[in-house]
Amino acid sequence: MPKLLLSLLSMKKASYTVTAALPYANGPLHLGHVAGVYLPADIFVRFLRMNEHDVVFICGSDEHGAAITLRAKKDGLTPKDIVDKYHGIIKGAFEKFDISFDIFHRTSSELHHETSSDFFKKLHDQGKFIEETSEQYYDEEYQQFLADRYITGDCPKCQSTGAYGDQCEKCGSDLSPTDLINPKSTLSGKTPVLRSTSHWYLPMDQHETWLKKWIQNGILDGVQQHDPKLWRNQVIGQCMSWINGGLRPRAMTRDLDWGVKVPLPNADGKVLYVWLDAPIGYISATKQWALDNGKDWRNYWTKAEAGDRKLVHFIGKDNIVFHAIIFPILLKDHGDFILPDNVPAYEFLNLEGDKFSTSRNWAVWLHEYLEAYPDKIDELKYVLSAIAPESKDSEFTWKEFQTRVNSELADIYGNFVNRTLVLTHKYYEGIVPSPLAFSAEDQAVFEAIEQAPRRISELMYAYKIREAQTEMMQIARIGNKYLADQEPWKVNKTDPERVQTILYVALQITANLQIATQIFLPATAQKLGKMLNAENLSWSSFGSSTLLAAGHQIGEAHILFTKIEDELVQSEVEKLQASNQLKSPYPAMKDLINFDDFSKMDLRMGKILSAEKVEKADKLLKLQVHTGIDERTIVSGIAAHYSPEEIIGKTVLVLLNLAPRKIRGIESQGMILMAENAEGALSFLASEKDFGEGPTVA
Ligand code: B3M
Ligand code: ZN
Repeated sequence: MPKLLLSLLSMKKASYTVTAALPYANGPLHLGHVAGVYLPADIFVRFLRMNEHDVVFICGSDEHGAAITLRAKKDGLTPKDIVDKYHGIIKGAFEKFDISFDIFHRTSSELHHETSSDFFKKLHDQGKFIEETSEQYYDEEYQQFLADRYITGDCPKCQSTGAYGDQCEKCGSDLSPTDLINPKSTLSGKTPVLRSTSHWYLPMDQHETWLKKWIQNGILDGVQQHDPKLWRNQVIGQCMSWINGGLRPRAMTRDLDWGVKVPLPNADGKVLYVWLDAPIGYISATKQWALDNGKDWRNYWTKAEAGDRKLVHFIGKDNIVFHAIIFPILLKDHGDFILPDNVPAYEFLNLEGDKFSTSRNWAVWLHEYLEAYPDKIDELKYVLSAIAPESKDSEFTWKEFQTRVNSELADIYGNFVNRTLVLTHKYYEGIVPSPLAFSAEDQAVFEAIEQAPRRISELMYAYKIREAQTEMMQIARIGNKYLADQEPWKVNKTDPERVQTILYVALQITANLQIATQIFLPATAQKLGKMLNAENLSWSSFGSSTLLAAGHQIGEAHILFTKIEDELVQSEVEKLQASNQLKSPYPAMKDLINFDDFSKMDLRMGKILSAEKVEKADKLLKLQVHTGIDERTIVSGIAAHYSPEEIIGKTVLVLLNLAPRKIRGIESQGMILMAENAEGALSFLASEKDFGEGPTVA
């Protein structure tokens, strides 16, 4: 038996635990999230289910970490308010978009806290962590240690700005806060100080040898555990560049109050690192699902029970290090668990020539699309799968959405199905006609359709989901061309018997199309199944040329896809442009304040009488300022931009009633207000007239 067929058959027997990256419950989902994780994962699972695999499909909200608490701070809410709000919005959007998770759980649940703290405790007690005290960045104003998204700076690897304390999203490097250049607290915006604190580190450097073999050759403990040929190049590439760059110990705990408490006596005020607890969320979600469905969760995760079950993580490319390096180390250290069989990572989907951006509202939000177009769910599924960023970044435009819906779904798929069914009703009152002799063209069509299940299966098992959808569309193209070539509406005048065969063939093609459609466009497949009066066509009969027997009564024909009008494209593009703030390097506007808040500030024009450097502080100048009502000392962080000599005599804007603060032992009474441009250059806000010192600022 050919090797390929053997390997396909062996895959046929495999069981799967499929996970999709847990979306942070700090905002709604946009089309980029859908195209580059959740939709392909759903298509893959539907394919597995149709092929009678035992599969469980796991997801849920990721509810800890800075992504949540920073959003809570921004909105003036508690982290719990934020996760409750967005867990509901995200879960509802997935349900409406018909993403068929077996469970959509959440990591703020008690079961998850229990599961992840037990997991940590086991590794701690097995001595898998190293406890270390080190200097970590600390925000004095907020009195908080800074890690992950609480601190930002320039990436030491690619020099891009906006890198976080644990990762650079631009080049994917995994970082520590002390790696950052020009670090700034994202809480106060200030440069943080160093303070010592202790954490438990995962010595990732000790795992390089087995990780290399596992990722490059699929070998674990001398056994072939997965097929690396099925892993995407960008996943192996990124992992190998990290490993070859030298993995470093990574802190698995944080000084935070929102998260899973560290289950150790000497760990007050510390929680598990969100990228330790979140992947364990896949396990706790499976536990909850098993509880709800009378199953044993161990059959889906533990080596002892799950055996050669395939664990597959669908993710975005910025999550590769966490799913292909850190989580496998943790699973292996724990000892009970299977390791991932594949980690299909997606590149990024862009939108109308720019990156999706929550802060600039440059996004098409899934829940808004579903509210606006509840009857166009499969149209969106089709287009997002057709442009999925499988091997490189790709782009969604409303124009392409319209083109693909109109010229592919409506003009090919819909047109073929409609002609076939309408003519069957017209000539045979909806009864499948008896075919006579099949011509060479008929045979050629049957042979092509017969190949379809194998071609789609090969692509699906290789995680080439975008190409697999093209093969589904190929069935519609074959059908559409067959009818156009055979012209039954013409032939019926001269050779009505030939039309019986033509429409018999066209109906078999339609029935096969319905089977393939079940994994990509489930709502359409359901409609088409009703129209064919054949709602239980299964994968096992896919490829057959006798799906609808002569004499079978089909149902009513309906239009499957209505065309997208130019007005829709126009209005959506205008909506985007209206919502998109200026493409600016400057931070988005802070939250609105009311006039009372503003009127508390006492702004004056002050004259700089003297200026001198502050000992051992290269950024600070000590100024004497005449404010019109008094002379006072103000310490200002402008020494890198101005020499003392050049600013004496300037009249500048001063915030007078800022509470005095001791800076390097000097009491500073107020603040000199400066403008800073995108390059970091400073300017005083001076009066354009010689107004003398002291006038108040309205
Ligand atoms: N919450 C998604 C992100 O990085 C992250 C995935 C967790 S999967 C365990 O946007
Ligand atoms: Zn970088």
